Amino acid sequence: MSINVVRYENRSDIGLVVISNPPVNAISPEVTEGLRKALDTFDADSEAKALVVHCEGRTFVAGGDIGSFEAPDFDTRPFSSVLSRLDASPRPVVATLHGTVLGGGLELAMACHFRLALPATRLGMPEVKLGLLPGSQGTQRLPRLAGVPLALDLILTGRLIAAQDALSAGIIDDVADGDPLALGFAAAERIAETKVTVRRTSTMKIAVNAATTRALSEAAASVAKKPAYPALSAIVRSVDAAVNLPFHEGEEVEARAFEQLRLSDTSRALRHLFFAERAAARVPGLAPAGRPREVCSVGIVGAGTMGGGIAMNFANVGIPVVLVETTDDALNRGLATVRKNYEASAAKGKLSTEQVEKRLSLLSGRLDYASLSNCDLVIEAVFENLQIKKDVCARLGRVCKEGAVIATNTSTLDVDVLAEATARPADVVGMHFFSPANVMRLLEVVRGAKTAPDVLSTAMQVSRRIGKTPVVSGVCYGFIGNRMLEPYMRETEFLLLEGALPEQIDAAIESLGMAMGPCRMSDLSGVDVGAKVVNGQAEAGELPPDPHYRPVVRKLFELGRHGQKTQTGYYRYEGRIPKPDPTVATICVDLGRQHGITRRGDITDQEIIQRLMYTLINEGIQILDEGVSYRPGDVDVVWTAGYGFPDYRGGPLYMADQIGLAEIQKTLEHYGRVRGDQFGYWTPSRLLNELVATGQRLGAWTKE
Ligand code: T1G
Repeated sequence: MSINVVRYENRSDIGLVVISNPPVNAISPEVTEGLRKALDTFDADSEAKALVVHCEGRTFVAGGDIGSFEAPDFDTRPFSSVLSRLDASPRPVVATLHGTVLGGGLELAMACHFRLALPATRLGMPEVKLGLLPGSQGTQRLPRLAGVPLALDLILTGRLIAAQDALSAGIIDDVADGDPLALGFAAAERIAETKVTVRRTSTMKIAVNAATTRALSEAAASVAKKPAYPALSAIVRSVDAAVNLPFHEGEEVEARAFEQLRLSDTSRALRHLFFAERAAARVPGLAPAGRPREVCSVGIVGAGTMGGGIAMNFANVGIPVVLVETTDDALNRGLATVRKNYEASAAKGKLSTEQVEKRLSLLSGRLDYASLSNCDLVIEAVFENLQIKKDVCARLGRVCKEGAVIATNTSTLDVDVLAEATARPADVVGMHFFSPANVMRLLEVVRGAKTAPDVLSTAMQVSRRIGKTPVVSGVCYGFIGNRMLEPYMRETEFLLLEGALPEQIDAAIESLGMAMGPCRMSDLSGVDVGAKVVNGQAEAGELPPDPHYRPVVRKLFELGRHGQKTQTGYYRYEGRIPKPDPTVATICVDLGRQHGITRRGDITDQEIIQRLMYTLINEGIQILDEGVSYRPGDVDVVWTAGYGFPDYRGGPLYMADQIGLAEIQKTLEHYGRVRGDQFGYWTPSRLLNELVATGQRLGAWTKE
């Protein structure tokens, strides 16, 4: 048992409970037991007039210990009974809040009688992001303090609110700057001396008015549309119980729901991703050489869609950016697009006018590379052409100051070739942003053969600083995401030639939970983009020697059907609404005939899902075996954060473990037999065969 996780002392006749469980004072079973014992001591300490509950370190309790939820004997009741004892205490209990007061932390605070927060404190109930609901009276106390509408909003979205807003909402009682302990003791003394009646949240009444009724019914209607996330309806039911049942009956409703959710596949998948995203930030063997370099200024070459979007990420966090273009016209167009994007956010109320102007003031446009000579980080985001990028990298190698990090935003080209072009390859790293660059969370950080450790850690640190979810990839075609997309799109096109239509393929994949099927996704990102990549690979002799390889995207491109942007692609569009287009069916029939492929009418959704997903999974396992990706969780983060893979399935490799690797292997071999495996499309990867042979799961595999 870890010692001193919780300690009690009496200071000038005020009891003090201090939690010290780094890094975030998570409520582990040891913390709960420590709290129970501390309350026993407080109960016996008749000299103490009041109690202060405080946390050491960076934050007040940031929630239950997520890693402990998997334990077979996990139980929320011991923590809940501690909260009930605090609530029922005849002597005042004061909580001093700082950092991020989340989940069980806010539940602990709400069980106290008086909550005092430092100004920078943020509070929230993020359990829903883990497929859970507050499991220790949170759904019963928050509506009593903040009212049902705000409580539902906070618990259903998991969003955080600032201390001042929590004060206005009645969730906390004071916001004060200074030493939290001193402030807590002063408050405890004052309350004890004045003998004010303490607010026991369990005895507070909830106003049952039109706003409450409307909030509950609207929430119930809204969550009914999201059956993939059962926590949502459980939250509404628990808050409804808070309104209509006595406190402890409502608590029972909540506790039963929590236990069901804790054991659900959805929550397990979301908890997997919580830790996978954090593990992805850890690069094996990087410390201690990898101390990040400081980044106070950024240069970007190319003010196109990607360059402008990338620039916004840095301006959003206060880092000045120099954008370099070849002509005034291109520069002004790029800056105008950035302004338009910011103004669109302001129109939606996401930004104030001042914030927009402040961010725009951090962006400057230049036509000369010399203006990059002082930047700490320079990112090239020019047209995806090897020669153009090599020329830009050569110039950056000469212009950038010593110690500057040079990053390339390439999505398909060889980072090592571009690194050599700079003549300082140790300073070069890939930073593959996903379009729209100012929106998509995922950022693939590509480690070149010669990338210095501190350059890699600089890219990882600055990625997190701008709010991205970075995942390290080695150098290979398409890195992690686009490489796995290859077989996924290849099988899509074969199925189109064999008799499936775009709407059938997309519907099957979207029934799995993908945000968008392959055809709609291609129309959104641009059929021309996809076709140019395939044509470029064909010209470079990088495609399989398969004459039937992806003829559809190339044909659509030839016909000018570039997707949404031309109102025709795999679909025809009415605005942004895709409509099945008989022309595409004819194109696929003609291509099938040209390629000697007999169409059939018996293609099932299961076949579509297996052929697209199992080949994608097989490629992901191959990537692990090659060391391009460090761990299965990294691949899951890439696909859930960057490609719309359903988070409630944990990611493609997590899902592979749920399906069973032997089943994946058997299915791949089946299609290899029925379709022929002349080009190795269906050959299970070496690592997949090894894992099946040894009975291992991917989740337990590590290269280290
Ligand atoms: N449990 C276990 N470990 C946690 C944790 C938690 N709740 N929160 C963070 N960590 C670890 C994390 O894995 C990482 O570890 C380190 O702390 C720093 O985290 C009982 C049931 C608090 C805003 O969902 O949102 O309460 O990688 O890298 O960016 O009824 O962590 O260093 O080994 O994210 O500064 C509800 C989840 C739980 C909060 C800090 N609470 N955490 O962000 O650091 S359920 C949450 C966060 C619950 C109750 C219910 C963030 C943070 P390592 P980090 P950060």
